[in-house]
This record gives sequence, structure tokens and C-alpha cells, in this order.
Amino acid sequence: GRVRRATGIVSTICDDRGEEPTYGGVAISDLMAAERGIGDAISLLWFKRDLPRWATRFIELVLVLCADHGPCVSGAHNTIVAARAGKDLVSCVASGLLTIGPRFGGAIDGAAQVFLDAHDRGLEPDEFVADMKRRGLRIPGIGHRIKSADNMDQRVKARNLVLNVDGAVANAFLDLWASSSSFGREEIKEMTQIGYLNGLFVVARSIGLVGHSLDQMRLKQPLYRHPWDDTAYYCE
Ligand code: Q5B
Repeated sequence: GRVRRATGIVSTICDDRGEEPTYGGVAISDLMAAERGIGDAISLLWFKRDLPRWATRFIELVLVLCADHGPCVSGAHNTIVAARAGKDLVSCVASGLLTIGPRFGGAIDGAAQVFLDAHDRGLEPDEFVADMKRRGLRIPGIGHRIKSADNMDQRVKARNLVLNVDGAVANAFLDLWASSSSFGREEIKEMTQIGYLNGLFVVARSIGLVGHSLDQMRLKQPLYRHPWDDTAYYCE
């Protein structure tokens, strides 16, 4: 009989072989006809299922909330410096995206992992904090360079616990997963480990980074050079 060769790629989210692509099995013309939005596209392409409207609306809310936070944060700063060095749009955005990590914007998955683990171990919040301190670990999703109980982050709105936006998104998403019957326990754990939630920040902040790049180009800003008087030189 015929011997089948193993395929070089396995893909399960988008089928482009027909007249139009399908996202998680749904034709894009059906998505258009039903006036469905970016939350639905993410739901089908990432979560591979049709999530209810409240869940897709929440995804969209996170995207709006995290789209930008001004020119001074790590990502926007890198994008602005790259744009002023004459780089193209994609390079400027990539330069900004590459700053997303455990200290900036990419603490969402880490926060979800430690919050979920603490919940599963039945730890009270103070026990959780003491445990992290004992292990010498910073709590992802807590703390902010400029926000504090005296200078509240309106995206988070908590005075008592200084959750940052990463921690707030992580918490709310764990609640979303737990209250939706669509997700199993192991699946939720895996999603916190392979980057689903940091992915939301990447998509959201790309909107702002494109904006900053275009802004600098439109303003025809010259090459950036950091001033000497703002640099501490400790050279031999
Ligand atoms: N301490 C965010 O640090 C920051 C602690 C902690 C235990 C903590 C810090 C941190 C976890 C990572 C995280 C997401 C680096 C932040 C974001 C998006 C953004 C950004 C924007 C946007 C800030 C001073 C003392 C030290 C530390 C202790 C601090 N955090 N202890 N757990 N989590 N958080 N990142 O203020 O005894 O003096 O050594 O790593 O969640 O990125 O808007 O800018 O939308 O773009 O510089 O919002 O919190 O403070 O590092 O000088 O620490 O507090 O151990 O104690 P800071 P540091 P000690 S949201």
C-alpha cells in the first residue's frame, strides 16, 4: 500500500485551504456577518473555542487597558529611540516588544502561576506573601515603579493591595477561567505556563508601540542621544 510521509508541520488553529480561512473552524465571513470582534478572533485562534460574549468582551477590555502607558515605560522608550535612529516601523515595534518580560508587562503569566499555586495549596494571602519572602522571590504582579497606594493606578483601583496591571489581569483571568466551564484544571495550569496571558500584553502593547513609532516619524524627531548630565560615569 501507499506509505504516508509524516508532515513537516502540524497546525490546529486556522485552515486556509478553502475559499476563505477558518478561525478555529469558523469561517471569517461568518465572523464578519455576526459582527464579532477581536475578542472572538483571540478566543478562536488562541483558546480554540467559542467563548461567551462576557469573556470575549473581557479580553477586549484587557487589550484597551494595556494598549499604552505613555512614552516613558520600557517598551515605548525603546521604540522611540529606535524610531529616532531612523529604523523602520517593524524594527521599532520589535525593539519595544523585546523589553516585555518579568519586570515589564510580562509578569502576567508568572503572577497567574504563583496565585494559582497559592490557591491550590490553600494559602491565605499573608501566608503566600511570607512564603515568597522566605524563598527570596519577588511576587510577580505586585509593585510598580511610580504607582502606589498614594498614587493609585486607576487600571487596578486597589488601595490595600498594590497590584499592578499585570497582577490584576492575571487575577481576573484566573477567575474567568475558573468560572467558565470551558476549561479544565490542567489546561488552565498549562495556559499559565506557555504564555497565553503575556501574549495578551504583547498584542495590546503593540497598538501603543505602533502609535509611538508613527508619532516619532510624523514629528521627524532627530537621533536620540542620552545626555551626559543624566549619566553617572564610574570609569577607571
Ligand atoms: N519589591 C515593577 O520596582 C517593579 C516587589 C518587592 C516583593 C515584589 C517591582 C517588581 C514584580 C514584577 C511585575 C510588572 C520592577 C509591572 C508593568 C506594566 C506598566 C509599566 C509602567 C505599563 C518596580 C524596592 C523594594 C525592594 C524590593 C521590593 C518590589 N517589588 N518585593 N515582591 N513584587 N514587581 N512587573 O519600584 O528590601 O529594598 O530590597 O519587580 O509585576 O510593567 O507603567 O511603568 O502599563 O506599561 O523599582 O504598568 O515591583 O522597586 O525594584 O527598587 O524594589 O521593594 O525587593 O526591597 P521598583 P525596587 P528592598 S507593571
